[in-house]
Amino acid sequence: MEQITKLSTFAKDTKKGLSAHPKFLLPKYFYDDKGSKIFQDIMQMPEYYLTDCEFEILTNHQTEMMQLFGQESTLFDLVELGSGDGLKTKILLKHFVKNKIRFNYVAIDISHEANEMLERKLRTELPALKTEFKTGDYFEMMNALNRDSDNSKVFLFLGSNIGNFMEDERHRFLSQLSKIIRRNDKLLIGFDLKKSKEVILKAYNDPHGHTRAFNLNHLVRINKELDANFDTETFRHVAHYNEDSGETKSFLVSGKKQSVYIGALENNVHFLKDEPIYMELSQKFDLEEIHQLARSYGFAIEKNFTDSRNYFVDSLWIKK
Ligand code: AVI
Repeated sequence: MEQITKLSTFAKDTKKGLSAHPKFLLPKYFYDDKGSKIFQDIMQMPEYYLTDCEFEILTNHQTEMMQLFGQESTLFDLVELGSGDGLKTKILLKHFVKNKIRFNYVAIDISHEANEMLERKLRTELPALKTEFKTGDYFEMMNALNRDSDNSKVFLFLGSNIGNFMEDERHRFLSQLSKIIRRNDKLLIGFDLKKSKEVILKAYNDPHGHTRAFNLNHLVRINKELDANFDTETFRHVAHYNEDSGETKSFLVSGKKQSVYIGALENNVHFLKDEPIYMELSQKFDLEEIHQLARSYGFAIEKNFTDSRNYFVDSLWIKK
């Protein structure tokens, strides 16, 4: 039953995006089990500096974060939205467990397989850690959190996931968080900072082809789940960065004039030669924009943690 609901939402979103002008697809559909695996390959490439930066930040500031999260040594829930492979978060988890901090780790991810893998890993590597795993869209899962536990909470939203939201989604997300986060609860949120075009484009247009595969997997998913016949080899992947606005946009571009049949929609989609599909926004920010965002949703910035190159910031917000 659940599968049917999901499929119809996917079908509806695909129909909306591919009949729009210009065409677009929603990045949340990148993360089926295959897409989540490709994203792990992306995170391991040296060009994708975001992961290294956040590793550095969490490693260098784990003790200070522990003090700021676990004030007054009362039990708290560490809730991660989009936990993925949990590789970076493990830096904090290990440190907190070693220092006998009283907390539960609640991991929320859209990929069931990613959750299962993380659960297995944590059970062997950190058997003393109290964990809870929830699979689903975090917009939907967030509302249930305060019903499930009365503990104070520290939310983690790492990896610049906020950058993948369009402005209206970012507004919806931060408004919803602002409603469920209670006074003195905290949010550690990752932002990729504006920087040189060269560095950014290498990360989003990599020579290994992982980012291309990640984007094409969305078409593969439409083929499989919506009974379509995209010839993925006829699409090339392109990334653009606007240094003023900080927008990094990914596109798949049709290499020829063609029609694609989507069985579930009983419809053909027509492409002109060189017609793009807008696949993803990866917004970059500056510190002033981050400050204004925090303020507009009722938070104060307690501390900004940056890496040595000032490429990335994990910003700790507290609900006023
Ligand atoms: C998950 N998100 C923060 C990634 C990003 O950097 O926007 C997704 C990604 N897309 C291409 N490479 C990585």
